[in-house]
Formats: sequence, structure tokens, C-alpha cells
Amino acid sequence: MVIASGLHNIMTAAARKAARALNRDFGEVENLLVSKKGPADFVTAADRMAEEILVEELSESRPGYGFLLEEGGEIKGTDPSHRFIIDPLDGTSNFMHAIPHFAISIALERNGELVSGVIYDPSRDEMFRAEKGKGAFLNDRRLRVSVRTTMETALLATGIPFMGRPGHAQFLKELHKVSQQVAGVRRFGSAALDLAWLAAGRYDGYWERNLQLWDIAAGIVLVREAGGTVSDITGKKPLDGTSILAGNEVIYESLKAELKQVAP
Ligand code: 2AM
Ligand code: CA
Repeated sequence: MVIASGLHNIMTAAARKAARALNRDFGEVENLLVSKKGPADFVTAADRMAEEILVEELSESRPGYGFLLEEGGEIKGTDPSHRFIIDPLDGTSNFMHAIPHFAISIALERNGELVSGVIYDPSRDEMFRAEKGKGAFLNDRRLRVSVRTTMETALLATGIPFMGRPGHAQFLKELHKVSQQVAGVRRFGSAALDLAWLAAGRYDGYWERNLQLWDIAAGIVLVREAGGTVSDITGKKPLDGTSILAGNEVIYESLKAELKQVAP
């Protein structure tokens, strides 16, 4: 049994509470799929409700901490050194289509550094968590990134740009290049879970462009604490979501080299 810190107990309890609301709403989405109106407005409301629950729970235990929220934007706290970075529903498109692959993502930033991350997958009841210097866990099991070191054996995750977003041609170049080298490429639609699954050794590498900090903040802590490497695609710029590249140390380097050959 692994004892979680007070902070993690607070973050995981908040995630579980928001997940109960999301699970109820997921059941309703399954009904709405066959209705004329469709589930879009309902899902937006579910997303907001989950975020409200998270903010309420976390503020109660850590009054003064600030927030960066997918839905609500920036909320300044009285304590300028701490802020929670939250995506209440990562994988919204999946949720809207009643595909059970979505997550709640909560990170804590202290003095500008990501120090803690929790990603909860309600459909599988998988709680991923990591704290700087204290390792990464899935439920009570310690996580390590995979030991696969050749591109031929590597399974990668990525994201495909969607309607209205830039970078479709660039993505196709990257996919064309990379998919010839590896065992497989997956696109499951939740950046938070892509990073959590990489930390768990399920994927060996991951890259994506045009994300936001809340999509990746908790996942960054998980990957690092599981012994993986994570940076932007070039390995040089700050990790704000503009692009992300992650992997076990070896696949990270191989993937970076491949992507460099088709750099914009
Ligand atoms: P979201 O579900 O919170 O929106 C998938 O490639 C990643 O892109 C997800 O983490 C997803 O986060 C994000 N994303 C943002 N807007 C999206 C959209 N309109 N369609 C699909 N994914 C989107
Ligand atoms: Ca997201």
C-alpha cells in the first residue's frame, strides 16, 4: 500500500467527486445520441459542472491557491506561488460520442514549476498520480516508462488536428515519416491519457501539436516521475502546449530525430 500525500488525497478526492458527476452525465449522453437535438449542449454543461466541482473541492482544502481552467480561464489566488491547472474533461469529443475514453486532469504548479499531477480515467477507474521527487503511480502500483528501445517495436500515440485548426499538412508529413518506422501509431483523443499511458509503459512515445497547458500539465509530471523524457517537439522551447514530444529516453530521442527531418 502506498501512502499518498495530503495534497494528493485532496486532488484525487476532488477528481473522484467530479467523476461521479461525469459518469452520470455519460449515461445521459448515451441516451441523447439517438435524440434529434444531440448531446453537444448537454456535454458543455457537464464539462462546466465538473470544473465547478473541482474548483469548489480544491478551494475548500487549499484556499488561496489560484487556478488555470479550461472553461473558466485564469483565477488569481491570494497565494501567488500556487496554482491548479485543470482540464475537467479531456477527451470531450469521445465523451460526446459516448466513447468511454476521457479523463479529469489536475496539476499543481508551485513557483512556476509543475510539482504534482493527477489524471483520473473514470471509465476504467484508473487513478494516475505523480509528485515531483516521489514517483508516479497507477492506483497503488508504481509506474515506469517502457523499456522498449527500438522504433520497430515502439507503439506511439499522437493527435490529429481537427476542423478549424492549423497544421494538417504538417501532421501528415510527420505521420508519413514516423509511421514507416514504428510498430503502430494510435490516436485515442485524450492528450492527458496519452501521457498517463506513456508513464504506465503502454505507449513508448507521443507527439502532438496545438494543445493547451491544461491538456498536458498533469501528464508532464507523470511522465517525468515515471522516468520518461518530455519537451516540446524541438526539445528547446518551453512546454506550454504549442507542441509536445514525450517518450522513454531512447524512443524520445529517436522520435525527435525523425520529426526534425520533416520540421516546418
Ligand atoms: P479536450 O477534449 O479537452 O478538448 C486530442 O488531440 C486533444 O486535443 C484532447 O486532449 C482535446 O482536449 C484537445 N482538443 C481541443 N479541442 C478539441 C476539438 N475540438 N476536438 C478534438 N480535440 C480537441
Ligand atoms: Ca483537454
